[in-house]
Amino acid sequence: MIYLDYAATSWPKPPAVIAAMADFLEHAGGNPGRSGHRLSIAAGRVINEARESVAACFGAPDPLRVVFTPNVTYALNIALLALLRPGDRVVTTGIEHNSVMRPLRALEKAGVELVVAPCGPDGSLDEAALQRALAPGARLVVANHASNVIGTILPAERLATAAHAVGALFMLDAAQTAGVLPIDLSTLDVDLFAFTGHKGLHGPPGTGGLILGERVDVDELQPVFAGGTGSRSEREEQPEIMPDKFEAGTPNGVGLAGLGAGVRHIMALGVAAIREQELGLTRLLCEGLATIPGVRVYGPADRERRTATVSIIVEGRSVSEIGYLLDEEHDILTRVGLHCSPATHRTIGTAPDGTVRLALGLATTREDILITIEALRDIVG
Ligand code: ALA
Repeated sequence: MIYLDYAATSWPKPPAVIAAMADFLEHAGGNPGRSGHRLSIAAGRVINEARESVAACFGAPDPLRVVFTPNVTYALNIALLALLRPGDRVVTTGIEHNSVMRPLRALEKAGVELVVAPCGPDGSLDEAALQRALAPGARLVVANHASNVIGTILPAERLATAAHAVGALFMLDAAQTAGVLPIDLSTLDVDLFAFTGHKGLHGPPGTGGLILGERVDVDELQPVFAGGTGSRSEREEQPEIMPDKFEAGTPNGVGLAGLGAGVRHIMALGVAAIREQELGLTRLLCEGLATIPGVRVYGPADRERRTATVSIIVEGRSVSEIGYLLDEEHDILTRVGLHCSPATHRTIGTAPDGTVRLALGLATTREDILITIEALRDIVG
């Protein structure tokens, strides 16, 4: 089987991740920060280690400003709901995932002003349009770091500068880039950094988080969820201390044990080395696809401006048929359709049917790519 669905979730997980999860259940299964006994303390230690590993991986100076959430969608929702009020202006791009667009559309109905800066057919952001949308007083710019459909990398550094120039905060949705592109928050001036644990960081599903930068005044944010934290238990209001303010209820200790191990695994490999490997495989794939008549590849031609997520269509054939034949006849797993990002498909002209997405990752080999190209050649006939 060839797994080409890394943009949905990474698979297989490193053995160290599976071992860390089993170890947590066996030896550290208490409720962290709640009780004083050894299993509770052991669970708390594993979660703290995961928090420190995540902070170190992204160059975030304060692990206590790493908030764990069940996934990146929760991280994005918590940030948007905590920050935005009726009358605020928020600016986003034309290639966002529904994890950003759906909460923003709901906030728009509640009186938040939403401006979508368009992107070109390869996903490149119209930066002049974004600048025009950024009137002084804008509250937030939110953008994905790379498209989950066509892999286009957006210019996070310039977006941060543009946002800060008008006094807005900048939130980066790193769902597709955490663990995939080298990211250093000590130099990349991102205020709210939302990540998922189960893709490039190679942790399990049910993990993700939000890292708050120094520009974010935590006291100004309203907690979206409230509940038990194990801290300040005498009060019926949510504690102000971090990260408890945004982490109500028992955390996913087993998942975070796996996330910590996943992060340490990719740090040991080196994210820059992972990126180099994926760039080479993406080049091989795109060059091979270009030799198959009727196959159209989306996304930037310049491989440096894209991740290893490649979308295609085959002229005159339905995307579901291509995905089905790849799976059933060639054991190649892809994702077809709209990829929860109708905005991207409207932008690149593939709505309403979508594309066939080939998303490479850590365990993908040159042989996998060569077999996939020949499988597509065979299917196209
Ligand atoms: N957002 C994930 C994807 O693109 C699930 O497939």
